[in-house]
Amino acid sequence: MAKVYKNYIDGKWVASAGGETFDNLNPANCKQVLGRFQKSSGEDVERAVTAAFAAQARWRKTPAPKRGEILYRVAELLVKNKESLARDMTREMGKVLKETRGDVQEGVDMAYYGAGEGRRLAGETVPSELPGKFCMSVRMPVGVVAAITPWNFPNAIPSWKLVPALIAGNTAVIKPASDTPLSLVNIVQLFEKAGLPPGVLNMVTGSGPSVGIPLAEHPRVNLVSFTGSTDTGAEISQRCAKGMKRYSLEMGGKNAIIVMDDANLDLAAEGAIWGAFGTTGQRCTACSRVIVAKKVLKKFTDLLLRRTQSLRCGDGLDPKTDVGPLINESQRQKVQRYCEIGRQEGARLLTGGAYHTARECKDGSFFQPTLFADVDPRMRIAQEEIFGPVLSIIACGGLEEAVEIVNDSKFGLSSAIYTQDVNRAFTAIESLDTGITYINSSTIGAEIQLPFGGTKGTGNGHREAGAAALEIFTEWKTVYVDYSGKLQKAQIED
Ligand code: UN1
Repeated sequence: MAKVYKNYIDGKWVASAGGETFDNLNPANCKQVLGRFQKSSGEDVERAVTAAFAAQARWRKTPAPKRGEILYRVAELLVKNKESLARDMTREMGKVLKETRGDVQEGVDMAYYGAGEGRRLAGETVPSELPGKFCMSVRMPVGVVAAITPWNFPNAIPSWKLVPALIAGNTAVIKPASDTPLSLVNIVQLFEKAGLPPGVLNMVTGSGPSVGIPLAEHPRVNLVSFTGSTDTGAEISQRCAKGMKRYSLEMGGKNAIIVMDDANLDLAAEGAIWGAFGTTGQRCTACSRVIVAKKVLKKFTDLLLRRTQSLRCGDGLDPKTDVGPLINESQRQKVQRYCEIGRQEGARLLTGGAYHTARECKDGSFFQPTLFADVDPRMRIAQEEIFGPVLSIIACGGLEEAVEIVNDSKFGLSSAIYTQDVNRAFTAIESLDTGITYINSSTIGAEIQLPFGGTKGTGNGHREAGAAALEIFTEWKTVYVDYSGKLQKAQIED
């Protein structure tokens, strides 16, 4: 009998009001049930938000360095439990152990960074136009934060949201993706162990319509921080706009690597393979287009093909595995549909394009790493986010054309260029319309001390991680202290 996991509300592990549960399956072996989780509803959301709201009064007055000490302990606990957290994550999410360790490490980095932020949370002091007057701005909490997180980074992405939210004095309710609730339960347990007071962090599991939407709409939620699909993001933005709330959305990508004719081709091929097939292509930063100078197209395509065909698919717990399964059957069907579309559009399938049915892959949602050549930049496979192990090769005449192709996208998250020419590198930095640009490195691998996010349809203008995250998680309070002892009027001449 699979273990039953509960919601975490007001410092207690509690069953959902309706008492129903859903199964969490291992995508590498769909017969394996990893646990039963609460199928929650609006009633559970109500309880969680009420607890978060009540906890606000004390938490916002707890000195930020003290809040930081708790986050520091969370970081230490994450380090201590890294291996078991990574193993659970591989079981429920599918990506290989090396990557789930990296995912936990991203949470560790974020927690240490956020703990330090408790002694900064810097505002401004600037001179006043009047004598005997002092001006400053300080960061205040926003209130109750709702975090809605995806399944592809079950530790890193919750940490991007919870750490800045809590260090700034907000309280939070988090809803994890239904494919990866176990990783979040594991993290919440560590927050509890680290001494976080009851109500400051609450977790409610369940579906988007029955938990995510009531959470986003709840009048006592002041800010919604969402990472996930563009469709859900659009839905959330409408609900938030109606309630006049703050919201930050981090959604899709159609990230590209440009390979110039002067590039180190081996390095570029390695970067493209890592970017396209790492996490089985299920990163918003994944590389799904590689734009290659015609002069090196043939050579580079051969390199990619050889490397793609040598990738081993299988259970992410097996150290020999390079590529794990897709998260679930419906994602696998979606990837399959896109491969059909690619064929119909006239792209040339070089390898893959089908389910992986080898013995070690027969019980999971495995898909073969796929390469398409002769891809036109306007084809759907070059425009739409597939979120799977599918890489499109597009030819280009030179840098200018390559930049045009990269920018001809409704998304703008990450981009990369491989070149030895510093002029080309800086031209690319200036011209690529994406939130992140890598030089001689893949499109993935952002570090937490810098802003993360994208332009255009990738988001709504906010950034996560780094000091930039505080812009959404805090409210500015501007303070004027007049110690002149008389009424002084700004802007008014006597
Ligand atoms: C995501 O794909 O949603 O930059 C996040 C990276 C990781 C985070 C990816 N550090 O690829």
